[in-house]
Amino acid sequence: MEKRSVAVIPGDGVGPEVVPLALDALRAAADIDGGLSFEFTGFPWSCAYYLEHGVMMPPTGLATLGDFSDIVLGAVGWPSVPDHISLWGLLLPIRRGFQLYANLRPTRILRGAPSPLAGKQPGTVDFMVLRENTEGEYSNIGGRLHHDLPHEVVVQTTIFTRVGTERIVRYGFELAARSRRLLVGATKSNGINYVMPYWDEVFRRIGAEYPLVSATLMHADALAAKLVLEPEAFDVIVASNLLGDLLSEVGAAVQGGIGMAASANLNPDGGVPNMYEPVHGSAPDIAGRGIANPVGQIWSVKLMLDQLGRRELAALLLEAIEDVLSSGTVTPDLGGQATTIAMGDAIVSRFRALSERPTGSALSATSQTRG
Ligand code: GGG
Repeated sequence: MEKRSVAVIPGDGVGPEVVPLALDALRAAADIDGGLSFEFTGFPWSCAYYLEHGVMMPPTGLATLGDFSDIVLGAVGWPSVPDHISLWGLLLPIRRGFQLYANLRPTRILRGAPSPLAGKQPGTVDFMVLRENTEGEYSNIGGRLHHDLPHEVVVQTTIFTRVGTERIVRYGFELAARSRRLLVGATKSNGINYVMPYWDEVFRRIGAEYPLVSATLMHADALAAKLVLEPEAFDVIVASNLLGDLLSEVGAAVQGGIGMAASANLNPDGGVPNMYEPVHGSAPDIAGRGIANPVGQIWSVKLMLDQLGRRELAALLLEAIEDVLSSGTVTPDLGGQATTIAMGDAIVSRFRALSERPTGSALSATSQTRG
């Protein structure tokens, strides 16, 4: 029996509404698998915790999380706490503390969730944005001088280390080599004239080791436009921290909504817990109404099943998501009237039902996806 101890941080806003459905999906996965078990331990770290304790998580938080095998996180942020405080107090220290440098953000047009792009059918768009997750534009190096005076100065430095750049680019080539062998490196080396030419140099150097991967560098502005105009052209996109964040949200829009976007934060070297979270934040505008789309959170634990080597099970969960999307039991962001719980329960029930199909037919055409 493979036992996984999972730290659960529901966080803020819609996080606590969607996380329980993802845990239900994992419980169902364990039942179906028969050789896998999950033990969940919840942590209340959030903006509410900050308002009570003055910190987003205790100083021992990372050490505590380090004892778990995986982390499921909901959403971080609330209007009563500045976003940079909440993000730098919880989410970013986890990503950096455990060097979860590879942030996988799959984009697919799912069956039953029409893309806002005319004529784009399910199955035609399927790409992975691989976002660097520990440095780059998100390096907290800088400062503010002459507060509130006319000559006030604010500086923030972007850091690209050799290790950080090489490992994410290499991971991008590895992903592409196992996929359709098409890799695009997002750059902006025309305007950002030190770090981005360095990124390009590393991309070309490492690319020479992967002659079977067709690799191209593309300026991020043109790339963003092409993601809308011709999203089916992409397989794997590797990008710096900020560019990866932006491009993956274009992907979320292409697939029909930010509520369905999933992510995995991975340290491919192992030895630390990986973290699974939806791309969306706490969505204060709909929080508390029970109408948040649970797909991003459930798809994120599908990525966990992939990482645990349960790829067929993971594919079955994605198939269940698509079946429920097609059934119309969907939340208002997708034009339906279902609650978060109704949609999440429907996905978990369908997941269990699919697993009971006669042997040999349990896997459909969506099986063995890499996202
Ligand atoms: N699902 C986690 C969450 O709340 N993300 C919102 C967010 O603002 N993330 C910042 C980032 O990923 O850069």
